[in-house]
Amino acid sequence: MTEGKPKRILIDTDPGVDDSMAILLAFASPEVEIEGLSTVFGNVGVDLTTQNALRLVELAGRSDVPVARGAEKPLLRPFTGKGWEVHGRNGLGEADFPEPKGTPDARRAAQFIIDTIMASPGEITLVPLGPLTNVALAVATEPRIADNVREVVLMGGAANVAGNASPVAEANIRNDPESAYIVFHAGWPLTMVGLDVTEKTVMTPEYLDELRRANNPWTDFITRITPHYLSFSQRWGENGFPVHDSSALAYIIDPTLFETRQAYVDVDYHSPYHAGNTVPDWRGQREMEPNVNVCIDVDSERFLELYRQRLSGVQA
Ligand SMILES: [Ca+2]
Repeated sequence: MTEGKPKRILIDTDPGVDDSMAILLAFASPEVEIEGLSTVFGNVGVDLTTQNALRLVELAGRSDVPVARGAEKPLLRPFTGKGWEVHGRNGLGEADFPEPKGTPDARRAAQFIIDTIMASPGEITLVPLGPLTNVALAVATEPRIADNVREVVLMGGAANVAGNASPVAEANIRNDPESAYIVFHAGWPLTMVGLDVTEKTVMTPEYLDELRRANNPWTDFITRITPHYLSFSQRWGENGFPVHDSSALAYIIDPTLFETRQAYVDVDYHSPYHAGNTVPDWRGQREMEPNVNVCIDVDSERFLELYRQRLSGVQA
C-alpha cells in the first residue's frame, strides 16, 4: 500500500464538509500527492468553494498547492442545488474561519486540468468530488486528456441503490447531468465511487468523538465543521453521516477496500424527473463495451480505521 511512488492526483471539488474531510485524508496519506485543487459550484457557490479550498491548503501547510477556480453553474441548467442545507451556508458547517490569505491560480479550472494532465502524460489521477462541469469542459476543450490521464476516480452516481438528490439521482450527477454524460462517455478509465458504497460507511457521533481526541489542528477543524452535517443526517433518523468524498480517496489509496464490477453505465439527462440517473447495464442488453468500473461494496470497518489512523497521525 505504501510502496512505490505516490500517485499524483488532481482533485476537482466543491468543499463542502465531506470534500474537506477527503482533502485532509489525501494530505495525510503518503500514497498520494496532491498536484492541485480545482473548484466548482455544488454544495455552495464557487466563490465559497474556492475560498474553502484555499483554507484547506493553508490548514495543511501546503499553500504551494495551486487552487484553480472553476464553473459557476451547470452547462445547460440553472444551479438549483440545496447543498447548503447539508453543508451550511458557508459550506463548512457554518463554523467561522478567517479569510484565506492565498489567491486562486490565474487559470480557470478546465484549463488547469488540461495543463496538469498534458504536462505529465499517464501520470495524473483526476478525482472529481463535485458536479462534473469543469471536467466536461476540460475534455471537450482538449479531448487528448482522455488518453493522457492515468485514470478518473469520481465520487458520484448510484448504480443499485436509490438516489439522494432525487429518487434515482446522486447529487453530484443531478447537479449537472449533461456534464456527467460527457464525462461518462469520454473514453477514459473511469471508476465510479457512488452511493452504493459511500452510504455503507457511516461516521457515528462516537467515531467523531474518537477522532476529536487526536486533538491536532486537522481533527480540530473536522470537529468544527461536522456538527451541522451530522445533524442533517440525524434529522433523517440516521445515527451518523455517510462518507461520500473520502470514499473516492480511499479507493485511490487502497483499492483492496472495494469490490468493483465493470459495466456500461449511461447517464439520463432527458427525463424531467429522473435526470442524473446513472444506469448500469448489468445484463449487457445494450451490447456496449463497459465504460465504468463501478464500486459495489466496501470494507467499511477497515476504511474507517484507515481514516482514523491517518487523521490521528497528523503532526501539524
Ligand atoms: Ca463534494
